[in-house]
Amino acid sequence: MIYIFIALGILIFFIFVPVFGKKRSKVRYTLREEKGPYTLPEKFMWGTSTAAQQIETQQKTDWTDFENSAYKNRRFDTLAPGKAKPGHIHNLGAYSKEVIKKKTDHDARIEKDLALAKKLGHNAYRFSVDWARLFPKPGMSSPSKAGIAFYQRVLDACRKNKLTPSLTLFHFSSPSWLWQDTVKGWENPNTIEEFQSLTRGVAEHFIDQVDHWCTLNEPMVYVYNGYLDGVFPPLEQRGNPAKVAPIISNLLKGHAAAYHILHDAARAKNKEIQVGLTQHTRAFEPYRNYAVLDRITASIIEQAFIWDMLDAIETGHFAPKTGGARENIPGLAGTQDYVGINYYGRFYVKTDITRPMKFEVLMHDEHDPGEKINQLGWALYPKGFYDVLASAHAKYNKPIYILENGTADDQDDDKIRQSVLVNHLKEIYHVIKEKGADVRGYFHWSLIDNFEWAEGFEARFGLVKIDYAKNFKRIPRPSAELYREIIEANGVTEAIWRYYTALNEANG
Ligand code: IFM
Repeated sequence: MIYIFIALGILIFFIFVPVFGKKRSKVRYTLREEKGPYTLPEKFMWGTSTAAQQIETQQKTDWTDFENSAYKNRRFDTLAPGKAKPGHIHNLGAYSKEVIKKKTDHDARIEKDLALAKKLGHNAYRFSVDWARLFPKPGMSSPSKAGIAFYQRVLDACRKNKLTPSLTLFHFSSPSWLWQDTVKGWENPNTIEEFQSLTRGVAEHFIDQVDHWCTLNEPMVYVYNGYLDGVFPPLEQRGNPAKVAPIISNLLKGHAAAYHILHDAARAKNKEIQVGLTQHTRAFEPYRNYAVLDRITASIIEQAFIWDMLDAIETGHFAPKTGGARENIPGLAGTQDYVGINYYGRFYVKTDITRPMKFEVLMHDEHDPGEKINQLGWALYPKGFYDVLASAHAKYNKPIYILENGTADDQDDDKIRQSVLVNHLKEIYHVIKEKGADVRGYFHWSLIDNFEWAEGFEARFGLVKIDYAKNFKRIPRPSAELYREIIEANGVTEAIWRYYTALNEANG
C-alpha cells in the first residue's frame, strides 16, 4: 500500500508541481546557418494589410463610439506596454481630435498610398470595408452609394498600381446600430443576417473585381478581447470561456453564409474566387518547460484560440475546447478555400497549482533580459511561425496565405521590423521546402502606421511611418526598402542575409 502512495505522490509531484525545468524562453531559436537564397514560389503574392477602422475616417461604429467616449472621459491609461487597460485607449489624449477622426487621412490619400505601395514593389493589397460606411442605418436594402464609390476608389487604385486586391468583410468594427440591443455585436443572432446583407451588397458591386476574399479577420481576438478581457467593445469580462461559445458559433454561421453568397455571385459571373477567414496565431508555449500543467493548459489554449474554428469549418461540427454546447452548423463544412494565418510571436502560459483554472498568458518572460521583444513587449519567435504553418498544412492541406505578419517598432531605423521580415520570410521558405506547405502569399502588417485599437496610436506597425504632427506625412522606414528588395528577388537572397547579419551584429 505504501508503495502505491509513494508512486501516486511522485506522479502528482511531476504532474502538478512546476519547479523543475528551464523557462521556455530559454529555449531559443537558433538561426539556421545557411546564407540562402531563400526563394519563394513563382507568382507569390507580396503585399501589405490594412483595416478600415484603423486608417479611415471614423464612421458610426462601436469602435468610434468607444474612441470618442474614451477621449471625452480621458480614459487613456495602460497597464503595461502592450497590456491595455479595460475601457481605456492608451495615450489617446496626446493626439488631436483631427487625428482621432481621420486616423491616417487615408480617405484623402487612397491614390497616393497605393501608388506608394507600388513604388515599394508590392503586387497585392489587403484592405477591409467599413460596414458602417456601407450600411450607415439599419434596414437598408442596398449599400450606400457613397460607400460603394469610396471602395471603388480603392479598387481603381489597386488596378492602376497592379496590386491584386484581397477584400476583408469584417475586421473588428461594426455599425453602432448593431450595438443598441442588450445583446450586442456578434452575440446577437440578427448580426448573422445583417452580415449577409453586407456580403450581398459588396458582392453585387465588387465580385467582378476581387478574386481573393476574407470573411472574418481574427474572430477569436474579437471574442477574447471584447467579451473576456474587456479591452474591445463591448468591454465585458466574463469569467467563464464557455460563455463565449455562442458568439463563436454566430461568427461561424456568418462566415458560412458569406462563403456561399460570394461563391454564388462568382458562379453567376463564371469566375473563380478564393474565400476564407484569417486567424490570429501565436506560439502558445508553457512558461516552465517541464511544468506539466503549463504544458497541458498551453495546448488547450492553442486549440481553442487557433484551431477550434478552423476544425469546425473543415467538419461542420463546432466542439469548443473550453466548454459550451457542441453543435453541427449546417452549410459550414468545407467553407474555406485557403487557410488564412496572421502570426505575431510567442505567448507563455503560466499556471498556478493552487488555482489551476486561473492561468496567466504572458507576452514575454520578464525574468529573461536576453529575450527579443517588440515595442509592445511581445516576444519575437520566428520558429513558432514555422510550427503554425506546418500544423495548418498538416491539418487542412489547403493553400495558405499569410494575411498578416509584422511587429510594433516605433524607431526610425526599425531594426526590429527588419529582423522580423527576414526571419519570418525564411521560415516560410523552410516550411515549404521541408513540409511541402502550399504558402501562396505574404501580406505584411502594415503598409502605414495606424490606430492600434486599445493601444491607440503609440504602437507603430507601418513599413511607412506617419508623422501625425506634420499633417500625416508619410515617411518610408528602412524596412520598406528591405521589403522592396526581398520582393524584387522573390525571397531572401544571400546579399540580403549578409546585410541583415551585419545589421544585427552592429546592434549587439
Ligand atoms: O492591428 C492589428 C490588426 O487589426 C489585427 N491583427 C493584429 C494587428 C496588430 O496587433
